[in-house]
Amino acid sequence: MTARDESVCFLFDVDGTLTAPRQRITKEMDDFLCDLRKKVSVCLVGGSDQDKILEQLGGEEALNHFDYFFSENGLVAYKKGELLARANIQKHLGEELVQRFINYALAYLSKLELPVKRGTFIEFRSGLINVCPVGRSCSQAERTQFFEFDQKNKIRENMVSAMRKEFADTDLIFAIGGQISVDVFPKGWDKTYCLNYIKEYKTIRFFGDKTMPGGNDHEIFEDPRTIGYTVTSPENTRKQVTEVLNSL
Ligand code: M1P
Repeated sequence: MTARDESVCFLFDVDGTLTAPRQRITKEMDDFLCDLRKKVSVCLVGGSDQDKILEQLGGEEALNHFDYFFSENGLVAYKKGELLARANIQKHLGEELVQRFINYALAYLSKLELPVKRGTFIEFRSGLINVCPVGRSCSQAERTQFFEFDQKNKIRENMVSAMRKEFADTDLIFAIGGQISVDVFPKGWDKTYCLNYIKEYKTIRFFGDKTMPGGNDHEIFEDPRTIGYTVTSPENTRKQVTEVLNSL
């Protein structure tokens, strides 16, 4: 067997790349990553918080299945199952800006008419604030319904435009990461943040689905420190990874 190449890292987004959005990883993908890890370093960077990603990947043990495991864009970082660092958004922004933003977001959301509204419209995480017009406690059917409604009515796109205008005097960034929400974080706290922890690799190949401008994979996809690949589904991820391996 050829030895694992420790100078190469394959870094993956989660939703739409390793799994269907907010769904569990399939056995096929799990086995695929396990085989890949025999050849190169395998790392993950998701926008979601750690609990959600672990739920999708089959539980706590998944932390040990990746060389680096980054949630919230890398603001929460694990190396081989051990916590490396955790950022703190309230300390960075200051309470005044946090409240100014939350008050604006709640007022904006209160004016929206949607097919349904549920609970948890703002989720405060370690490294970002997630704003969700339908509410994070919606069911899977309501999630799909909002996603389709949003595509036709540009609810999130309009919200992001309004927020960019309102907070132009700050360094806040607004990114459409998943299907029902928007991630808000300080400039530089996008997925490129995780690259600070993985300087030992000569080559970092990043695979993500939201690589277009405004998507939460865009900055890391464009970053000169990575070779970026745009994928369209978990199946397409496996196809592209296999092609890359065959071309080496
Ligand atoms: O795909 C990453 C995104 O996953 C969730 O998005 P949504 O619930 O909108 O589908 C969120 O956790 C979001 O923060 C994250 O970027």
